Amino acid sequence: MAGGRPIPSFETVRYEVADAVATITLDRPDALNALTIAVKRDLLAALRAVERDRAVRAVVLTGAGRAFCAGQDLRERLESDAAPLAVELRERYNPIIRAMRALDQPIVGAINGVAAGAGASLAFACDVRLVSDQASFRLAFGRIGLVPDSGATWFLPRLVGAAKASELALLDEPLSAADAERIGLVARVVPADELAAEARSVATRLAAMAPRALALTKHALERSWSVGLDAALDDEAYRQGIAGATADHREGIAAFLEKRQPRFRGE
Ligand code: T3D
Repeated sequence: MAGGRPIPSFETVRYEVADAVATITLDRPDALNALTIAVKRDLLAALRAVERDRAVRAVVLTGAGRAFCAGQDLRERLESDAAPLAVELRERYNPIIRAMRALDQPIVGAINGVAAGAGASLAFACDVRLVSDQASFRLAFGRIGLVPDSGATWFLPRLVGAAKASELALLDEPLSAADAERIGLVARVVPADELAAEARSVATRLAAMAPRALALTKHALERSWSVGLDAALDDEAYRQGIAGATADHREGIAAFLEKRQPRFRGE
């Protein structure tokens, strides 16, 4: 149970909750966690479960086995009844990316191995990216005659700047974990055998912080990408008004003055 609710279970995605951290694991290791209709359905359902459960304060998104996610399952794409690509994106991929960005709880991407195609896009949509030293990114769309999707053309220039975004998207070359850190695509490279513990530690730190302030910060950063400084200043003032009225803000000041750790309750 989390927050009094039973913890849901899914066919292709593992969903675990412990100490206010939900871990979502894409779980088709034999196909490098490639995204079938079932995985997309289960991942969206897992994100909805997080959205409904206020006892969950941070999320870790990772992959089972040696890959994070190899993107669209190309075998399923060849099936005779596969939906047209534009429909697949509108109905199955885009809702996942929107749900990740709309979620109040921060998502720590634990990029344990290769992230390709829409799998790279899933990594880009996380709030904090920790990457294994064994991992790599590959847009992979160009090689099969497609356009980067699931937010890749939007996230990439914002995360790494126009020059690197164009190089990655157009030339479609693999990017090592070290290079991803160097160009600012990920927060940090971590030795493979320490990644899960490190991601959990970061998520646990986030889970101990004031949830309203974290959500307001996440959404303020998101909004800042599409507005000018003037509007961003107004937006910060608006959000600070909300954060400043919370019991957690008062608790934060009290804890500072009393030289103790704060106990944030999300109120
Ligand atoms: O609906 C739509 O189509 C629109 C949405 C599109 C979004 C997209 O994501 S398009 C991009 C799709 N993804 C790719 O094109 C990536 C394809 N995979 C690769 O390029 C490579 O597998 C990797 C670079 C990811 C990893 O290479 P490597 O050498 O480490 O592994 P591998 O040997 O290629 O793959 C291991 C197994 O996983 C292999 O199966 P097998 O031979 O052991 O039975 C391989 O077929 C399978 N696999 C890997 N990626 C996919 C996959 N199976 C299905 N779909 C995949 N995407």
